[in-house]
Amino acid sequence: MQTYNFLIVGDECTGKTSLIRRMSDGTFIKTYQPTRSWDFTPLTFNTNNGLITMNFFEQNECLLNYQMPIIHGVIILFDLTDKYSYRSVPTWYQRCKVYTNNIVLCGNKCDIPDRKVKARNIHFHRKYNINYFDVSARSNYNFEKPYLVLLKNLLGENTTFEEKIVEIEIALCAERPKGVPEVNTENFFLEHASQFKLHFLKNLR
Ligand SMILES: Nc1nc2c(ncn2[C@@H]2O[C@H](COP(=O)(O)OP(=O)(O)OP(=O)(O)O)[C@@H](O)[C@H]2O)c(=O)[nH]1
Ligand SMILES: [Mg+2]
Repeated sequence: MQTYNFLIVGDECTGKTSLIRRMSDGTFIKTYQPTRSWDFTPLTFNTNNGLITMNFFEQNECLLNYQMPIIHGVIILFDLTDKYSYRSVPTWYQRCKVYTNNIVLCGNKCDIPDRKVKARNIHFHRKYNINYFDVSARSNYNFEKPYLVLLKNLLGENTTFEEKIVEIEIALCAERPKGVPEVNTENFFLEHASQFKLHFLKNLR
């Protein structure tokens, strides 16, 4: 299995832990618990290049002074409901580009209707030619996209997640992931695809 190290950075409360946790165990926690310890979460993906583990280290202002491993990619996260967090993006970019050019920008919490950073005002990524996505750790919107882009930049544009695994999982899964109702529509698959994949991967181990 190939293993790479990644950073997720951004101002406090932008949703870094939530985005990683969503991918890690499929849960979303409404209560804010600030991250104050330097740690990483391993995320394993089944791709057309085989099983790949992305170790995600979270960094915020309180966690700047830690020894970095080799970093293969970075997600810079800001909060679409907090203009200040978007204004911090250039600072985060400067801090991260010393590690790698493989950087993706995401605006989180797009599920909240009262958005403060409008799409027309998000232009930082164009200046540096990096990808940008609106995401939501809460509703799952686009939440796989930054991971896939980082892997494509690292391993090649033809890299994909193995979609078939979603169907295989349905057949093999004895127990549905927590909170997942017994329905089977296309939208439902799209929304919960990662949970099924992860559940399947856990069964494989
Ligand atoms: N509505 C909504 N709330 C979110 C979303 N993502 C995170 N939150 C909430 O935002 C708050 C902060 O989330 P965290 O994931 O702890 O933020 P963080 O960036 O890790 O914060 P620090 O560890 O302090 O740097 C929590 O109350 C989350 O429930 C989202 O996509 N939508
Ligand atoms: Mg955190």
